[in-house]
Amino acid sequence: MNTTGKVDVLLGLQWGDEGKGKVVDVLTPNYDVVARFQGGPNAGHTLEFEGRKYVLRSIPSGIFQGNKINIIGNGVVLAPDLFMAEAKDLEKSGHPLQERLHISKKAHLILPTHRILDRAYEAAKGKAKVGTTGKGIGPTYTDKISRNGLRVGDILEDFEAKYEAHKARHLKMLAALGWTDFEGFDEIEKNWLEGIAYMRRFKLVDSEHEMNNILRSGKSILCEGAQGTMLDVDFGSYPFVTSSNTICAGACTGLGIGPNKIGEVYGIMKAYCTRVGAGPFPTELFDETGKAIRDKGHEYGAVTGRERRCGWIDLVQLRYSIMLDGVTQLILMKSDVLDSFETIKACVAYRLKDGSVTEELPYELEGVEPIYKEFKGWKTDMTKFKDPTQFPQAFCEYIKFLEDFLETPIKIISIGPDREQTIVL
Ligand code: 2SA
Ligand code: MG
Repeated sequence: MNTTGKVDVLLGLQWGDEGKGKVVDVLTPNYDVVARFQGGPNAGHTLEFEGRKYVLRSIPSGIFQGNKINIIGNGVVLAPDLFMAEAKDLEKSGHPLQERLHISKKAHLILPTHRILDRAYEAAKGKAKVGTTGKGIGPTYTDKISRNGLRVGDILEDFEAKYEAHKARHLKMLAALGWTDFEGFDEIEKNWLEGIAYMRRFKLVDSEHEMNNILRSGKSILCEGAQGTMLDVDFGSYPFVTSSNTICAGACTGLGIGPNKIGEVYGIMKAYCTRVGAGPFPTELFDETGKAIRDKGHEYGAVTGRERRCGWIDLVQLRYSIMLDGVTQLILMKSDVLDSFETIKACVAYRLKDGSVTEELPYELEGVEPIYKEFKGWKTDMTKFKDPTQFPQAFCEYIKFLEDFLETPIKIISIGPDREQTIVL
């Protein structure tokens, strides 16, 4: 299924939590290399197999497959302490990674003070807060763009002095914000510095050279996106977004590959929609149906444990994401969650505040009213199905409608959390 000599990209098309962890794990056998290109420990990719559940934050999902090389690209932001904890857990569970994980020297470091700044900025926003994961993502990318960042390559020389200078600058900023809560800081910092020492044992690379050399050798690469297209800093529901480019183009800037090297773009979406944190969500449900989706779909954040907001699938939003990402194949997740529903809805247009109707995602999402198409539920437990001929008629009609509206084929349908519960069309 891979394109040799090209980079295939897997992206979430909604607001994150589409189930990328599971899909990347299903797809990785086809690839030699798996790479991350943006985000950091704000991601939480959940994988379930052999009766165990794993949550990956910064480490690419290829780590579970014996001989794959896994690359953390320059576009990623890394917290050494959290990275160390994640890596040690994996090693303990029988997945050694030292030889198989390469980290870009150009990836930026999340400092302990970045996490405090994240909290301080959120507090300063009051009611308008973004609802971040609190991992220091925004302040780290801010330092990167304002040319004040510390990079992984910096840990190789005179690191202590560089760190102290950055910390001192952050403390001044926190003082200006009137921030006084530094509880547990010394302990966190100690652990963080241990994380720095731990990181030195990994192969620190120039990911742009490594990626392109791998491609030249005819090997195949899968890039694994984190968060979702609607959280993209440019095109998402700004300012309620993350601080990186989550769209396909982010794979080029976050790893150092040319756009002509992109092969397949897998777009992953749930049969409904969720979001965590604040911000507009046109199809959000506040009723029993929303609650049923949350319960059946176990819609709680892997990183923060927060309840996810739930609603119907939004095809206006998905069409926008597919356009931005250049999606070539769709992957539909969690359709089993809707197995018992009488009626299923899909948003096919928005009514704007001025009464006009549009199928294009508008500049302002807040206050738009979804216009739905209704489908008869398939009311069949599909979780044990093995091939597409078993799908009930009503489900096939729903899938056909999605494909036509989104003008993109659905190639994989997931019917449960396990690797086995995956049907390829
Ligand atoms: P931040 O911490 O600065 O990136 O937060 C900014 C906004 O972005 C949202 N956000 C997310 N929303 C959903 N899933 C996220 N990550 C994991 C994933 C999910 C998980 O990639 O699957 O925890 O299981 C994620 N990361 C950031 C956040 O809620 C703010 O609205
Ligand atoms: Mg997740």
